[in-house]
Amino acid sequence: MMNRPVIVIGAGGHAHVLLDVLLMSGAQLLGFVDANTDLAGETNRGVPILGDDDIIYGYDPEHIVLVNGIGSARSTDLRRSVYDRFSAAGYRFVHAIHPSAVISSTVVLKAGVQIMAGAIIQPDALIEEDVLVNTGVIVDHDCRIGAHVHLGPGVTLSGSVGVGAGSHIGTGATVIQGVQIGSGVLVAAGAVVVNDVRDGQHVMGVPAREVVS
Ligand code: JB2
Repeated sequence: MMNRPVIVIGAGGHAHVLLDVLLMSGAQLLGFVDANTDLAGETNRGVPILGDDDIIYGYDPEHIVLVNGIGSARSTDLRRSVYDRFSAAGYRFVHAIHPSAVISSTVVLKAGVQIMAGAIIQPDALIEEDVLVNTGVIVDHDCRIGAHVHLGPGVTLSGSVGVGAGSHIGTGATVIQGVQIGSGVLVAAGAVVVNDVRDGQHVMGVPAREVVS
Protein backbone atom coordinates (compact mmCIF):
# COMPACT_ATOMS: atom_id res chain seq x y z
CA MET A 1 0.00 0.00 0.00
CA MET A 2 2.64 2.46 1.12
CA ASN A 3 4.34 2.11 -2.29
CA ARG A 4 1.48 4.15 -3.69
CA PRO A 5 1.67 7.95 -3.39
CA VAL A 6 0.10 9.30 -0.20
CA ILE A 7 -2.19 12.28 0.39
CA VAL A 8 -2.67 13.46 3.98
CA ILE A 9 -6.11 14.94 4.74
CA GLY A 10 -5.72 18.02 6.93
CA ALA A 11 -2.65 20.16 7.48
CA GLY A 12 -2.97 21.12 11.16
CA GLY A 13 -1.44 19.82 14.36
CA HIS A 14 -2.13 16.14 13.91
CA ALA A 15 -0.94 16.16 10.30
CA HIS A 16 2.28 17.80 11.49
CA VAL A 17 3.00 14.81 13.77
CA LEU A 18 1.95 12.30 11.12
CA LEU A 19 4.34 13.86 8.64
CA ASP A 20 7.25 12.80 10.83
CA VAL A 21 5.99 9.22 10.91
CA LEU A 22 5.39 9.11 7.17
CA LEU A 23 8.81 10.53 6.30
CA MET A 24 10.46 7.94 8.57
CA SER A 25 8.47 5.21 6.84
CA GLY A 26 9.78 6.27 3.45
CA ALA A 27 6.33 7.15 2.16
CA GLN A 28 6.07 8.89 -1.19
CA LEU A 29 4.13 12.01 -0.20
CA LEU A 30 2.09 13.85 -2.84
CA GLY A 31 1.04 16.44 -0.25
CA PHE A 32 -1.66 17.60 2.14
CA VAL A 33 -5.20 18.76 1.42
CA ASP A 34 -6.91 21.18 3.79
CA ALA A 35 -10.36 22.79 3.90
CA ASN A 36 -8.67 26.13 4.49
CA THR A 37 -7.81 27.09 0.92
CA ASP A 38 -5.64 29.98 2.14
CA LEU A 39 -3.05 27.33 3.01
CA ALA A 40 -2.71 26.11 -0.60
CA GLY A 41 0.84 26.54 -1.86
CA GLU A 42 2.41 26.47 1.61
CA THR A 43 4.77 23.64 2.51
CA ASN A 44 5.70 21.64 5.62
CA ARG A 45 9.21 20.18 5.48
CA GLY A 46 9.04 20.57 1.72
CA VAL A 47 5.71 18.73 1.36
CA PRO A 48 3.10 20.96 -0.33
CA ILE A 49 -0.47 21.79 0.68
CA LEU A 50 -2.19 21.03 -2.61
CA GLY A 51 -5.62 22.60 -2.06
CA ASP A 52 -8.88 21.32 -0.59
CA ASP A 53 -10.48 17.86 -0.64
CA ASP A 54 -11.52 18.18 -4.30
CA ILE A 55 -7.87 17.52 -5.17
CA ILE A 56 -8.32 13.91 -4.04
CA TYR A 57 -11.15 13.24 -6.47
CA GLY A 58 -8.74 14.07 -9.30
CA TYR A 59 -6.89 10.82 -8.51
CA ASP A 60 -8.07 7.29 -9.25
CA PRO A 61 -8.61 5.45 -5.92
CA GLU A 62 -6.40 2.67 -7.28
CA HIS A 63 -3.45 5.01 -7.74
CA ILE A 64 -3.15 6.75 -4.36
CA VAL A 65 -3.69 6.01 -0.67
CA LEU A 66 -4.87 8.35 2.08
CA VAL A 67 -3.86 9.16 5.65
CA ASN A 68 -6.39 10.83 7.93
CA GLY A 69 -4.63 13.90 9.28
CA ILE A 70 -7.63 15.17 11.23
CA GLY A 71 -7.18 14.59 14.97
CA SER A 72 -9.60 15.41 17.75
CA ALA A 73 -9.63 17.69 20.76
CA ARG A 74 -13.10 16.83 22.19
CA SER A 75 -15.07 15.16 19.42
CA THR A 76 -13.96 12.60 16.86
CA ASP A 77 -16.89 13.46 14.51
CA LEU A 78 -14.85 15.35 11.90
CA ARG A 79 -12.18 12.66 11.80
CA ARG A 80 -14.87 10.02 11.30
CA SER A 81 -16.74 11.97 8.59
CA VAL A 82 -13.58 12.43 6.53
CA TYR A 83 -12.76 8.73 6.83
CA ASP A 84 -16.29 7.62 5.93
CA ARG A 85 -16.61 10.02 2.98
CA PHE A 86 -13.44 8.90 1.23
CA SER A 87 -13.83 5.22 2.12
CA ALA A 88 -17.29 5.30 0.54
CA ALA A 89 -15.74 6.79 -2.60
CA GLY A 90 -13.38 3.80 -2.83
CA TYR A 91 -10.18 5.31 -1.39
CA ARG A 92 -8.01 3.32 1.03
CA PHE A 93 -6.59 4.61 4.30
CA VAL A 94 -3.20 3.15 5.23
CA HIS A 95 -1.53 2.65 8.61
CA ALA A 96 0.86 5.23 10.01
CA ILE A 97 3.01 3.59 12.69
CA HIS A 98 5.99 5.24 14.35
CA PRO A 99 9.02 2.92 14.36
CA SER A 100 9.39 3.32 18.14
CA ALA A 101 5.93 1.86 18.85
CA VAL A 102 5.94 -1.60 20.49
CA ILE A 103 3.13 -3.75 19.12
CA SER A 104 2.65 -7.41 20.02
CA SER A 105 2.51 -9.76 17.05
CA THR A 106 -0.96 -10.89 18.18
CA VAL A 107 -2.49 -7.41 17.98
CA VAL A 108 -5.07 -6.89 15.21
CA LEU A 109 -4.89 -3.51 13.47
CA LYS A 110 -7.70 -2.60 11.06
CA ALA A 111 -7.40 -0.14 8.15
CA GLY A 112 -6.14 3.37 8.72
CA VAL A 113 -4.89 2.84 12.29
CA GLN A 114 -2.30 5.37 13.47
CA ILE A 115 0.17 4.65 16.28
CA MET A 116 2.40 7.46 17.39
CA ALA A 117 5.84 7.51 19.00
CA GLY A 118 6.44 5.39 22.07
CA ALA A 119 3.04 3.69 22.22
CA ILE A 120 2.87 0.13 23.57
CA ILE A 121 0.12 -2.30 22.54
CA GLN A 122 0.04 -5.63 24.33
CA PRO A 123 -1.12 -9.10 23.16
CA ASP A 124 -4.51 -9.73 21.63
CA ALA A 125 -5.65 -6.13 21.60
CA LEU A 126 -8.03 -5.30 18.74
CA ILE A 127 -7.73 -1.82 17.22
CA GLU A 128 -10.56 -1.02 14.80
CA GLU A 129 -10.54 1.26 11.73
CA ASP A 130 -9.16 4.79 11.86
CA VAL A 131 -8.20 4.64 15.55
CA LEU A 132 -5.59 7.18 16.64
CA VAL A 133 -3.26 5.86 19.36
CA ASN A 134 -1.35 8.97 20.31
CA THR A 135 2.12 9.55 21.77
CA GLY A 136 3.13 7.26 24.64
CA VAL A 137 -0.21 5.47 25.03
CA ILE A 138 -0.33 2.07 26.76
CA VAL A 139 -3.01 -0.39 25.59
CA ASP A 140 -2.68 -3.51 27.68
CA HIS A 141 -3.68 -7.08 26.80
CA ASP A 142 -7.07 -7.96 25.29
CA CYS A 143 -8.34 -4.39 24.98
CA ARG A 144 -10.99 -3.68 22.32
CA ILE A 145 -10.80 -0.21 20.75
CA GLY A 146 -13.69 0.81 18.47
CA ALA A 147 -13.47 2.65 15.14
CA HIS A 148 -12.38 6.33 15.09
CA VAL A 149 -11.44 6.39 18.79
CA HIS A 150 -8.75 8.86 19.83
CA LEU A 151 -6.54 7.76 22.73
CA GLY A 152 -4.82 11.02 23.68
CA PRO A 153 -1.14 11.30 24.60
CA GLY A 154 -0.16 9.30 27.68
CA VAL A 155 -3.47 7.43 28.09
CA THR A 156 -3.16 4.13 29.97
CA LEU A 157 -5.68 1.34 29.39
CA SER A 158 -5.23 -1.68 31.67
CA GLY A 159 -6.07 -5.18 30.45
CA SER A 160 -9.42 -6.07 28.82
CA VAL A 161 -10.70 -2.50 28.63
CA GLY A 162 -13.30 -1.79 25.92
CA VAL A 163 -13.74 1.58 24.25
CA GLY A 164 -16.72 2.10 21.93
CA ALA A 165 -16.60 3.76 18.52
CA GLY A 166 -15.83 7.45 18.29
CA SER A 167 -14.89 8.00 21.93
CA HIS A 168 -12.21 10.50 22.88
CA ILE A 169 -9.99 9.59 25.83
CA GLY A 170 -8.18 12.74 26.94
CA THR A 171 -4.49 13.20 27.64
CA GLY A 172 -3.15 11.17 30.54
CA ALA A 173 -6.42 9.47 31.45
CA THR A 174 -6.19 6.05 33.12
CA VAL A 175 -8.74 3.26 32.82
CA ILE A 176 -8.51 0.29 35.18
CA GLN A 177 -8.77 -3.30 34.07
CA GLY A 178 -11.96 -4.61 32.58
CA VAL A 179 -13.83 -1.28 32.45
CA GLN A 180 -16.15 -0.92 29.44
CA ILE A 181 -16.48 2.57 27.94
CA GLY A 182 -19.34 3.15 25.52
CA SER A 183 -19.49 4.89 22.13
CA GLY A 184 -19.20 8.65 21.70
CA VAL A 185 -17.85 9.09 25.22
CA LEU A 186 -15.61 11.98 26.28
CA VAL A 187 -13.16 11.15 29.08
CA ALA A 188 -11.48 14.33 30.30
CA ALA A 189 -7.71 14.63 30.53
CA GLY A 190 -6.29 13.11 33.69
CA ALA A 191 -9.43 11.22 34.67
CA VAL A 192 -9.18 7.85 36.40
CA VAL A 193 -12.01 5.65 35.17
CA VAL A 194 -12.92 2.85 37.60
CA ASN A 195 -16.52 2.12 36.52
CA ASP A 196 -18.18 1.43 33.16
CA VAL A 197 -19.24 4.51 31.17
CA ARG A 198 -22.46 4.61 29.13
CA ASP A 199 -22.70 5.73 25.47
CA GLY A 200 -22.44 9.49 25.02
CA GLN A 201 -21.41 10.28 28.61
CA HIS A 202 -18.82 12.92 29.51
CA VAL A 203 -16.79 11.98 32.57
CA MET A 204 -13.96 13.68 34.44
CA GLY A 205 -12.02 13.56 37.69
CA VAL A 206 -10.50 11.03 40.08
CA PRO A 207 -12.38 8.77 40.31
CA ALA A 208 -14.18 9.80 37.12
CA ARG A 209 -17.80 10.97 37.46
CA GLU A 210 -20.35 12.12 34.91
CA VAL A 211 -20.27 15.80 33.97
CA VAL A 212 -23.85 17.04 33.82
CA SER A 213 -24.13 20.11 31.60
O1 JB2 B 1 -13.10 18.35 5.88
C1 JB2 B 1 -11.93 18.73 5.98
C2 JB2 B 1 -11.45 19.55 7.04
N1 JB2 B 1 -12.05 20.12 8.11
C3 JB2 B 1 -11.08 20.82 8.77
N2 JB2 B 1 -11.02 18.36 5.04
C4 JB2 B 1 -9.70 18.74 5.12
N3 JB2 B 1 -8.87 18.33 4.16
N4 JB2 B 1 -9.23 19.53 6.09
C5 JB2 B 1 -10.09 19.92 7.05
N5 JB2 B 1 -9.90 20.69 8.13
C6 JB2 B 1 -8.58 21.23 8.49
O2 JB2 B 1 -7.99 20.38 9.47
C7 JB2 B 1 -8.59 22.61 9.15
O3 JB2 B 1 -8.66 23.64 8.19
C8 JB2 B 1 -7.25 22.60 9.90
O4 JB2 B 1 -6.18 23.10 9.12
C9 JB2 B 1 -7.01 21.10 10.20
C10 JB2 B 1 -7.18 20.76 11.67
O5 JB2 B 1 -6.06 21.28 12.35
P1 JB2 B 1 -6.02 21.50 13.92
O6 JB2 B 1 -4.60 21.78 14.27
O7 JB2 B 1 -7.05 22.49 14.30
O8 JB2 B 1 -6.51 20.13 14.57
P2 JB2 B 1 -5.96 18.66 14.38
O9 JB2 B 1 -7.16 17.83 14.21
O10 JB2 B 1 -4.90 18.57 13.35
O11 JB2 B 1 -5.24 18.34 15.78
C11 JB2 B 1 -5.99 18.18 16.96
O12 JB2 B 1 -5.95 16.81 17.36
C12 JB2 B 1 -4.63 16.29 17.59
C13 JB2 B 1 -4.78 14.84 17.97
C14 JB2 B 1 -5.30 19.07 17.98
O13 JB2 B 1 -5.99 19.07 19.17
C15 JB2 B 1 -3.89 18.56 18.26
O14 JB2 B 1 -3.29 19.35 19.29
C16 JB2 B 1 -3.93 17.10 18.67
N6 JB2 B 1 -2.58 16.63 18.88
